[in-house]
Amino acid sequence: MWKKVFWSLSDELCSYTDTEDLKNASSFGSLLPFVQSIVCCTGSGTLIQKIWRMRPLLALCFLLFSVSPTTQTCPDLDSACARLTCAPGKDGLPGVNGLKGEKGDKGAPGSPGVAGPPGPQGEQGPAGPRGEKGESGLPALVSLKSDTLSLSGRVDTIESRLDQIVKALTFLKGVTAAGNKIYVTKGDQANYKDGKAVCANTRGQLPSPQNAQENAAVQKIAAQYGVFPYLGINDIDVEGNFRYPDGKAISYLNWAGNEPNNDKGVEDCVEMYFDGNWNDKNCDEKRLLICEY
Ligand SMILES: [Ca+2]
Ligand SMILES: [Ca+2]
Repeated sequence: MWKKVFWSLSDELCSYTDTEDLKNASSFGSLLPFVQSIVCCTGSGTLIQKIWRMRPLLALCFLLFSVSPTTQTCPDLDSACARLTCAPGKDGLPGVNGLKGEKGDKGAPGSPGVAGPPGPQGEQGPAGPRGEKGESGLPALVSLKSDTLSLSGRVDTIESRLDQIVKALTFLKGVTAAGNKIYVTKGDQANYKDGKAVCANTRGQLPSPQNAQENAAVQKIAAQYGVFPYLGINDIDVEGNFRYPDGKAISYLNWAGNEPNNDKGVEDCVEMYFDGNWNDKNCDEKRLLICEY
């Protein structure tokens, strides 16, 4: 009987309720949104006034759901209460990907890349315009001439002083001079090879007279020490072809009679007699060591 009463009023009820709320109204607790919908749909007035107006309907709903906990369906719920305002539902699952968008705008230029290797050399360009005339070099030339004269004077002074020193040294035993050459000995004796090395170590060489004056200077020392000296002249490389230590052919000679004779085929060095004459001699004898500077 109560169900008939309810269904007779269902049209009025549905005109005030949300479709889904009414479909799922199976317990007293689920009536809360239903009541809220009624309050929303009962026009103006305070909340208490709205509930007071709908008190018959509220009593009926309470009675209905107390008797039957099963779910009821309104006959035309889809058209119910167009004015109903509902709370937002939960977010749904993500949708499928949309269609491919249009081509975007051209991007900004990127940063410069690493510089490449140098290219080939280009052709020579045309000649530039002629420059302005430079300053005269005459003042600099005059200054240079003055400096040269000053330097020349100093050189003359040095040469004069050096000549004075050399002449002073010739007062010592074992020192003689001839032209620009000086001959010096300490009285030591050595064979040709060792004597050559000693003179070379002091930036000199064995005596190699190129004129009578130089020959006399060597002779004087030999007479002082009473020992024949070796000269630098030799024919070690080619028999009979006597040369100076630097390889040049001799330009002056003062051989003793019948010399050079290359006695026994082993005489490739030259010794000086006390009279200043030369004799070819083997190179392994001990002779007075004189150096020429
Ligand atoms: Ca010889
Ligand atoms: Ca000889």
